[in-house]
Amino acid sequence: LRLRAQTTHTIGLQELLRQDRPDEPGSVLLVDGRASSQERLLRALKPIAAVSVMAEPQAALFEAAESDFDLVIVNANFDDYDPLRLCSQLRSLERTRFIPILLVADQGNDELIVRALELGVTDYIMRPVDPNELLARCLTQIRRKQCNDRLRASVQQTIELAITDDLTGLHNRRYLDSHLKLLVDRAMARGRPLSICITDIDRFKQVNDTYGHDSGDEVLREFASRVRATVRGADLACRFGGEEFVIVMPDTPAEMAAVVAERLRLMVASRGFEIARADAVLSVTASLGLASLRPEGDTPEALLKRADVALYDAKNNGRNRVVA
Ligand code: GH3
Ligand code: MG
Ligand code: MG
Ligand code: MG
Repeated sequence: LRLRAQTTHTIGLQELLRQDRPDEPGSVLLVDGRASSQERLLRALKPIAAVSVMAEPQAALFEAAESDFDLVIVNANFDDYDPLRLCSQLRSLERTRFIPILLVADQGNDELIVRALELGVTDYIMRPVDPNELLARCLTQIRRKQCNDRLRASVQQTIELAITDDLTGLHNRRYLDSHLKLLVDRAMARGRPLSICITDIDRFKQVNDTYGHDSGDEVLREFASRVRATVRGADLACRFGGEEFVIVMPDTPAEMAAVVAERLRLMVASRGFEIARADAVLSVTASLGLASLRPEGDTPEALLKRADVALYDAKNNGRNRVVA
């Protein structure tokens, strides 16, 4: 196969492909039951990808789920094994479902190819494999995969930014607003308890007034890290605004939530906050209000409202305390 390039001389397709590599070298898993074809395909792929070769389809599936391949090539040449089984498993696993699959099939085996495409196999190539065609098809898939990965990562990053509080790294109020309803609905549907804690730093304005706003920010960051250290993985901790934080505790009845809240209160009050900017160790306390889901019927707004009322009680009764 010769192509006329824009310049006057002709160069081979393979040469063109080599000049137009993917942004990163591709990583390819070749699943091939025969040593002879393994070797041939390996040689052809060498210029564009790092290739792992496996002869056992089930071992290959595990390898694909563990690693981060840009492409899986399935050579339909196994004894007593339907190559589409592997393809279908690759399509159904969370860890592998975005990896493109290239099927190598015998000329004329249209039925296999149709079934493969129906399963979600990305592309196919006929035997005998033309090395240039193989490279062209692989490069297309590798580039597409790498481009999709970047896109997915950037969407993920945008989402993270939108739901994260810049100052503390906790979730922000926007996330709480969208997620609390989901957690409440889920708890209701399953007849599970759920509790919520609103906590507000006591006399925080004095910190700002005495040590400056930046020191206040440092207190907020340290406070957030103590919140993080108190909650469990399933809990949702967020900065509700200003010096107010909300913790949503799924599967947590009122008595257990009271224990968590008391632990947080002590976590804050029992150890001073070292503020580097002010070269000072501040005594900080917080007030906490609790509310738990009413199984007979409740809403996120009503739940938050009850916790807020409890918080105001805590403030009015001397601060540095938990009120349920
Ligand atoms: P109380 O015990 O009644 O809660 O008293 P307080 O002083 O904590 O309450 P108040 O609501 O009067 O003051 C909250 C202060 O929090 C006022 C505001 O300037 C400050 N604040 C809000 N957001 C931030 C922030 O992001 N950084 C800093 N440093 N201060 C903030
Ligand atoms: Mg206040
Ligand atoms: Mg306050
Ligand atoms: Mg406040």
